[in-house]
Amino acid sequence: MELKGKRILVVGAGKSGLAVARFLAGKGAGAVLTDARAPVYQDGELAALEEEGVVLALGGYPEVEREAFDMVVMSPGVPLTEKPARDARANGITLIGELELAYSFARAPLVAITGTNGKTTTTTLIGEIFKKSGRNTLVGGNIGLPLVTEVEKYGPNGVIVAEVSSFQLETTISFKPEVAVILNITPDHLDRYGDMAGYMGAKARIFANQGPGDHAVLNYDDPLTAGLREKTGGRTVFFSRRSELECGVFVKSEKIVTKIDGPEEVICGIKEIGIPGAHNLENALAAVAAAQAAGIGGDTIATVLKEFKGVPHRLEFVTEINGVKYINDSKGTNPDASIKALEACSEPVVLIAGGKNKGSDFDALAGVIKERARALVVLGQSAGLIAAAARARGFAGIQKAADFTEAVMLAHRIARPGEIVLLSPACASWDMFKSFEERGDLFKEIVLNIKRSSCQ
Ligand code: UMA
Repeated sequence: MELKGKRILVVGAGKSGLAVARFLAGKGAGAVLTDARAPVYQDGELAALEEEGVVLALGGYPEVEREAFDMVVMSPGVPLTEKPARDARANGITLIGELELAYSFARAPLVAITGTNGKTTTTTLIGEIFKKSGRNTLVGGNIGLPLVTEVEKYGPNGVIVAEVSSFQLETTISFKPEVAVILNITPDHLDRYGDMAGYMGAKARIFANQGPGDHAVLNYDDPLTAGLREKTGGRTVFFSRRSELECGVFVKSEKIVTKIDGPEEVICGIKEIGIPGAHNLENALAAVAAAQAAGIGGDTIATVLKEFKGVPHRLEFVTEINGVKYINDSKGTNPDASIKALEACSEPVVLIAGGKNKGSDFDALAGVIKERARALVVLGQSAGLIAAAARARGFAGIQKAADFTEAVMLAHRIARPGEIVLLSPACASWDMFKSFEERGDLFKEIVLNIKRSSCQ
């Protein structure tokens, strides 16, 4: 992709947009960075970009006309219904996102992972397996590191392991991973897509350009995901936690087994895996399938499965205070993720839930709350909806908090020795925080402060 001298509009001045603007300036393009708001938190970075020649157009979008721009690069969080995207399409101006831009400069083969839940854990795990095998490995994407920042540092002998979101996939054109993984698809982001068909359509774009030499790793146990098999031109490798497959990666006699082209191979026992819960077993199976598709040996895979202890903000153990365990699952940003978190807890739970409502239905979550939780503290924009769903299931122990600190303090007061305080909001953080990381970090800070003061 030739960028020198091109006039390019970058929409959204968050992590993705800033990285794209910097990349474009470095390539000699005439970049304009726009944002509906006037972001304040990255002042220093904006000033540095201006020095590199990026023009800032913040607090509203410029007109997108053919005479003004050759290309528009959208940030993933900006819906394609926003005016710059609509105008770009109407005026025949190339419209892409950061993922497509990064892909067009990639020289290393690509392993891409998507799914409603488990993306970050699986991406990190696959990244660790490649690193252990000695490959020069870039781990990035939706996980928090825009690929465009690092992509050019990795040559054909390296590998790029990318977490990709449905938002990022919406704006791909030629993006073609050698190995594409879809972990699961359950309702999420319905405020953006309107219905499941739209959401699944975006996810399936991960396969759009795959051909015979490529692999698609799919969850056999999840009918929506398994049904996408027909959308890939690559070879499908199924993984299953529940069924012994003719061909694929599965569990047999409490062991992870692969059977792809040759005889069965045992990777390791399921109890040896370092990350807890049934959902993490699925993530591990997917990682095994992806790593084997890329030619990595069973011994290397097994070593990493045993060593890997998970990622921050995902069922992250914070500390124990007076017999109560505190667990940070701030990355539980949809009901299904929080259901999995609740199911992974063997002790009674005081759950902190609520945040920005993404159009989710909380009924199934309420069913699991009734089974696993002793108390529920709700907060944020969707507090009322979650409380109503839990009440409808006959759950009574509900308290509403005015803010995040109050929610954690309430949970701390309610919890009894032998219980777990679990932050797993089932919602995005954006009504109160910049990101789920900020929310999880604040949780950990409050909890550690409680511990300090209870020790004095
Ligand atoms: N903005 C507009 N117009 C809009 C909406 C937003 O101008 O209509 C502006 C905002 O004012 C803000 C900027 O866009 O300044 C934010 O852009 P963004 O929402 O794309 O966020 P980034 O900071 O660029 O982070 C994005 C991903 N965010 C989203 O997809 C919402 C990050 O994924 C990703 O880590 C990062 O790029 C680097 O690739 C986060 C996420 O929540 C983790 N992803 C969702 C998920 O996992 O479910 C998809």
